[in-house]
Amino acid sequence: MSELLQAVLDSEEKSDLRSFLSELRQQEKKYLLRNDILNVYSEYCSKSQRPEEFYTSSELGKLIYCTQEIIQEDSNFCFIIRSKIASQEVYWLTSDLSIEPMTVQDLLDLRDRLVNKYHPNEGDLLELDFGPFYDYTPIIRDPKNIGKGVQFLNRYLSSKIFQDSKQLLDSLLNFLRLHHYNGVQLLLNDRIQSQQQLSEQVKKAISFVNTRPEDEPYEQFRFQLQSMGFEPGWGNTAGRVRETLNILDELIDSADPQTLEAFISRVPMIFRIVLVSAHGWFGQEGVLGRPDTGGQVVYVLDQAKSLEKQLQEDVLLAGLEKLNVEPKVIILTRLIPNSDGTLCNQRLEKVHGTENAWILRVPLREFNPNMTQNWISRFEFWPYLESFAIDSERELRAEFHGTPDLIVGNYTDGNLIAFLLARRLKVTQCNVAHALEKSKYLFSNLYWQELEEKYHFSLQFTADLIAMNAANFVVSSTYQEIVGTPDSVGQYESYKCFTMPELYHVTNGIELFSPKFNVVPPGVNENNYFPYTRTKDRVESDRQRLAETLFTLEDPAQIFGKLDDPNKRPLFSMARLDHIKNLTGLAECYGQSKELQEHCNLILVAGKLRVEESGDNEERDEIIKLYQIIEQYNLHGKIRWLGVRLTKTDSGEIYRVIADHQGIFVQPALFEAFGLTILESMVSGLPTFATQFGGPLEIIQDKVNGFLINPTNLDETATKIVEFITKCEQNPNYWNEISERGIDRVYSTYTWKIHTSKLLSLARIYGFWNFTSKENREDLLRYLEALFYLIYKPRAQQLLEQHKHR
Ligand code: UDP
Ligand code: LCN
Repeated sequence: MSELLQAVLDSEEKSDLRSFLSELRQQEKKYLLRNDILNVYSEYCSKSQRPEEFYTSSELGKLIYCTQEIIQEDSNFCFIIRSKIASQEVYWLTSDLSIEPMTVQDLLDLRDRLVNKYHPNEGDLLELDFGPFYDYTPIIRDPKNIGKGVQFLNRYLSSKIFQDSKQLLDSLLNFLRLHHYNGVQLLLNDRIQSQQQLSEQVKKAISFVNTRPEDEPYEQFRFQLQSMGFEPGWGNTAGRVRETLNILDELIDSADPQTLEAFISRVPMIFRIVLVSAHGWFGQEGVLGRPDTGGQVVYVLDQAKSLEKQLQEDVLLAGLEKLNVEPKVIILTRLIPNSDGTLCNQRLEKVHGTENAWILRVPLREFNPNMTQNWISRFEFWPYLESFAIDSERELRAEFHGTPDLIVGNYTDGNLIAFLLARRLKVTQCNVAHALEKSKYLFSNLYWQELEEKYHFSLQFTADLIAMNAANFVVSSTYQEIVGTPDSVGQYESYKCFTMPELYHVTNGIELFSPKFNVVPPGVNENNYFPYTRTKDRVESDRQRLAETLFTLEDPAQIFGKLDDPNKRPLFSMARLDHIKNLTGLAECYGQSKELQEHCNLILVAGKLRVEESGDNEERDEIIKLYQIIEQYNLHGKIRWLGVRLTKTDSGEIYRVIADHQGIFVQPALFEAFGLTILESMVSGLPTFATQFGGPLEIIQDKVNGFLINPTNLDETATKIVEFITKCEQNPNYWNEISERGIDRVYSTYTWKIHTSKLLSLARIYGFWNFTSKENREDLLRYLEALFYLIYKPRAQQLLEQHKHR
């Protein structure tokens, strides 16, 4: 029995619970989410004239705080209680306050009944349960350690080496023998055949390198090492080789997690990486701000650059330079023949500023050229993934003259392709979600049938389940992306248990305590985005041109609005014009606050200015809404709306120009998975106000290096900004303080250097883990394949039939 429920029943508040339930019965909604529950409770408290402490400190208050959902059926209720992160309990409360625990199956049946999709006479629905596949893997216990998978795995593996050294060291020996580059054997040769020999030879080699000068190049003693059983890859100098051998020696002798990580991180096993970002417009110019093309493209491009650099450094340190080892990174995306002035119709494009990082674009097969020649919304992309993966495999093999060492998927489509490719190529698979749509759209699973025509969630959620379970490891940008916060469910957590009425029930969709989850936040491109105070790196003519564009230029084709007083403090935002980004909410907040209007102009860089120029439903709706708000609150003279597509350099300079004017950046999204614009604005030195829903909650420390806002509470948001401005007017240094702390926050925590060294270290450790436990995964992968062929593929085929007639 839930302790929280029991505490209410054991207290004098039992009658309050009864009255609260009766209040719930009056509600029109039968399915209440946390916000609704809090509203009903707050109404109940004020109606029954309870003292203020009752609201939070009573037993009932504590129960309500942890209740995520309440579902009413007849006059009874189901309470879903989440008293701890990543775990939920479900209870059935009858009107006479008897309480029964409910099983997950009961809960899913109840949800189906609620939408009239429960058919007990037709037999059971398919039930997906991934739980048994995780039984053999080590599991994290404490929820606060979720997302620190690799630390956990290192501890686990090193304790296994310690307890059962024979088996794991045998695996390690076999693992070290695996590696080669273009046919050249690395690390160990046939002279070392057993664990015993490895241990002896390592000691011998250490004594040998001890006699050499620290910085003697590896090439000069290569053959002596070879005769002892060691091939290239241990280091570029005697000093480095000694260090690596010493770490291995220590590992064999007394394994501990740090030594294991230090050693595996040095194993030269990753030279070729594929980053899959399949949908949308993937390019280096002229693609941002379009529907479906935002942060993911920025993330993948910057990651590719940084990975290449890190791989080059690793190759150098490992002493592989003379072997002509050339690390290569390929971004795999779709080729779009009608490319609207972008380079998305070009098969191969070099990533700017790199030696060997490329965008490889593979065309979709021509099922219907009306579709496949053009951009296809991410919600419609599903039928093309399998054939795209098959065609891409061929192209990748040709480009790499072999196979890659790591495949990283991005977003649902890229992750499914990564699964298909990794399976065929037998390579480590990593997933990056960017945004899981399931938690973005309320009730998206319960009402999937109604939403199917527009969103095809049945395909998307099935693909998510397959890819996230198949991945060797998952990189998330924040902790809450995995398991949320004490009062909100995480994005991955939302896949734990849900119903897709009449399609399937998911009773255990993902193991949140699995060490596969790792929080590795992205960075920001430091060449484009840097503090406004670094004047020597800024181009004066760009600054002037962009200041004119932002505040005064008259160009109705691209800019809406003329400012009465361009010198007022700019309140700035930049985002794609989709519903969740909520730029219209910011405009409304500004429209409702006379004080904000007095102090600031509102400047938005957002998508397009005209409905007829957009091919996306949500974008069109938002354009119409923004014009309505401008009229409704008569914002003429106070607002500028730039429908421009900025180059990368301009998008960096634009934040700095706003900072020159002591402006503010606001990110008002209803939900933001991570939010790269927040890093960009902070590193530019702009005091940043960002949504408290999602990733920004972890980026910004409220009132220390930025501010968190609740974008659904317009009044509160406006007050928070006005308070800041007033404080700046009283103390002109306040703006600088917040600005500097924002800059420090990014440099200390969100750089691509930190990201990629961690990512590569993960890839190596999970590669090793995969090698030692490979046979255990095959059953899971077979189950996932069955889901792919039996559920995903037929549905994708149906959608393809529809596409053929468009
Ligand atoms: N961006 C841009 N022009 C626009 C809108 C966005 O250059 O008109 C860039 C912005 O600078 C950022 C990215 O697109 O680098 C958006 O990433 P974010 O993570 O904030 O949101 P997403 O669009 O991925 O949801
Ligand atoms: C997608 C989003 O919606 C953003 O929140 C992220 O910052 C972006 O991808 C990069 O991961």
